[in-house]
Amino acid sequence: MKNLKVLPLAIIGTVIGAVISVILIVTRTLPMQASEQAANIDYLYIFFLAFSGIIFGIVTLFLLVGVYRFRARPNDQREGKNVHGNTGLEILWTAIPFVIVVACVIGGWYVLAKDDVYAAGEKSGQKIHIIGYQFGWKFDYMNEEIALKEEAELVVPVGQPIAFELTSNDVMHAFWVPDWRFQMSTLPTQTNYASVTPSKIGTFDVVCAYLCGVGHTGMNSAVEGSIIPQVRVVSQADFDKWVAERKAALAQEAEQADQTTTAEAA
Ligand SMILES: [Cu+2]
Repeated sequence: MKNLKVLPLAIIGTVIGAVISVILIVTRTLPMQASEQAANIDYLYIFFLAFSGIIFGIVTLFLLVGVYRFRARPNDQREGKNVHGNTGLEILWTAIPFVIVVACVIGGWYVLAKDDVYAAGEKSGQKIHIIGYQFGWKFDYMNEEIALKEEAELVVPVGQPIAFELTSNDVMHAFWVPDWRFQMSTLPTQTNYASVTPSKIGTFDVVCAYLCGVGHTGMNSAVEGSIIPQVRVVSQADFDKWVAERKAALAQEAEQADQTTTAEAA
């Protein structure tokens, strides 16, 4: 049986994979980058995509060439050659993935650890408690002591780290703002901490990234008919104004509720 010319095939596979990666990277349709963390997350994505494309190229080429070269000819009923193993090959196919996985871990750790601005957000910025429920989000502004009603929109100031504490009232959800490249699970039994620094003023879609029940599709502000509002990023001045308005509205509501109870009691 003729052997495969391994090295030339590996080189051709790498080239094909690299071309596939470049096509995917150039034609990729990633959402806009609306946070300071988004660019690094995208670099990480490109890094993973390049590795995956090259491995895909090599594996697929070996597979196709192998199937073609070692196919059974018509009327060839012989048993195939019994191969026990190849120590060199086994060391190679353990070592290469090990190096790739370690490189991916280092890349991921570097980007995600660098982007952990939770402490900064906690110190100087806004601290917001996000509560997921079937099927929506509720936001408590811990610095401002405002708890918004269910289905109220999340409003945040631009250009400063926002610290999020995330929990769930029922099942698992995941709060995802694709334009921020921000996603964090909201779980019923624990609090997750995460942060983001919005860098663009505007409104951005909010998506629940876990299949959380029959109303899951509605937990996506991009879906028509969804009751989930988009996230609104505003200037610091507009944010301060919004906070003052919310506080005034809440105070008025509390006063009205007080009056109703007094009237009922009387
Ligand atoms: Cu959900």
